[in-house]
Amino acid sequence: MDPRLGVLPRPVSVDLHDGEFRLTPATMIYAGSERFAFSARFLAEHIGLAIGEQPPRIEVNPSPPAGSIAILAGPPGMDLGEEGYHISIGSARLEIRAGGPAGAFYGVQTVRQLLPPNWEYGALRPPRPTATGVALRAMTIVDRPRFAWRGAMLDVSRHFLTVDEVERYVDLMALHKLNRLHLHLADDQGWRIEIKSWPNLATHGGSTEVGGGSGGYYTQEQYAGLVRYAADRFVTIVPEIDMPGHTNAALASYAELNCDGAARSLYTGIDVGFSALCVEKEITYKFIHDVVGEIAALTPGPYFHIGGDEVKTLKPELYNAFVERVQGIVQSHGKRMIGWDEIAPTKLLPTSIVQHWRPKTTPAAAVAKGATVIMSVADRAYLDMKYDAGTPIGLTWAGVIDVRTSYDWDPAAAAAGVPEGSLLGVEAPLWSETLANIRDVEFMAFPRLAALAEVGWTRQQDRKWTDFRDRLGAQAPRWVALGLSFYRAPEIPWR
Ligand code: NGO
Repeated sequence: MDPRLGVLPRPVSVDLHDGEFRLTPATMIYAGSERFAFSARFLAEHIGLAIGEQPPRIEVNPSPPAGSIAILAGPPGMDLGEEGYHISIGSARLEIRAGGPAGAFYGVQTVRQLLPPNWEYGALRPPRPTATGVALRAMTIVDRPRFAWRGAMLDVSRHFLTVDEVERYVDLMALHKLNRLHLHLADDQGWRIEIKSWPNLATHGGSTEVGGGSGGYYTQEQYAGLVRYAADRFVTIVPEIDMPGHTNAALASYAELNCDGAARSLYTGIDVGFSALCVEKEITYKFIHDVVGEIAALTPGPYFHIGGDEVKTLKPELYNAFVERVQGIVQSHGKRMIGWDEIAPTKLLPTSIVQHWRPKTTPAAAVAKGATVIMSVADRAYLDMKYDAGTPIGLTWAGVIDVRTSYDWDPAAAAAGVPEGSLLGVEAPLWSETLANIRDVEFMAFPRLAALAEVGWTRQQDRKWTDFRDRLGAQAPRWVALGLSFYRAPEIPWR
């Protein structure tokens, strides 16, 4: 099989050469400095016992001997940014060079996609290759991403996912060089993070989910662990507390957040737009200050997402004043505010970010104020839309989205008045009204999350549907080995 078929997202260039590198039980992995040690370990762990009695040995050493795998700074004279990398595979060595640790990690992910798919099982699968090892075709790869923001979103409010399940999603993101995981932590149906100053939010507001299941929440310690796990894989967690709408779980937990002072009942249906914090009460801003403060303190990443979508019960003046005041609170906790595109008409700071989701509208007003945009337009990027009319789970309000529809578009042309220079990148939201568990999540995400990963990573001129379709089909053995419950879309030549 052409080794280029395995690599997804598609790199800037892959040139095949004559010859091969042999990975044998004697091959060692060298990291040129401590900065690259995590990636060296990741690769050693990935290879595991596939080739020898022990995983490959790793060592930090700036001038590794021949015959080894080396992860080094560079390449000299080539600036590939923090996330770019250069791979050269020849008979003498396999070398990954990168400007920064993230680039080294992405180089390792590419090498991983060149290695046998069944190594993803993570357990010894006899027969093992003999001492002659496994051959990798000689080649040179140069790569760097188109966009800085290559995101995915999980809605853990409508249906809760455990820390282990979210970490698995992070692993799948890392394989596809995605680097932002937006967690939708609060909505009408559930509040999913412990807030020490307002404890009922999690214990009461988190006690159910759509359909009436028992829900759940992350303790602060669990959340901090998740943030670290993701950071190790170069994924920044973006926490979202949706407000002022989508707040029934909070309104059920604290009576004083309601204008009439009466606590709401917990909600397990899937209607939207009926709830709102009492924007005229001062206690509401104390609440927001406390919540943003506790979450910001646990989140090293620079972003805080305030939701802001679908508030059907507030006049525009009240809504705008609310968003502007919350923007100040977010800023006072040292974070950049992100909101769904309803915030575009408000007075935004140039550091604020609009997440564009409604087809047929444009957040151009925000761009005029200097704000930047994340493209998540629902008829392309929403992973909760059905693949076709026969898909057993999912929604259809933005249409049905087959794999080609999620792949074949240019984010820089997706909204009038939003040029490439104002785009941070793309993000694929996965709302979970109809997704009861991680199997459902995987089924809706794959293969479309892989398509969106390539939309975010690969330059527009290098993307062709037919080429992508073949590389996507070649992922099947790897995804099967990973135990991924992906949708076998009929238009893809699965191997
Ligand atoms: C909308 C709505 C969400 C729904 C989702 C379903 C946004 C930003 N708000 O997207 O509450 O879950 O559609 O597709």
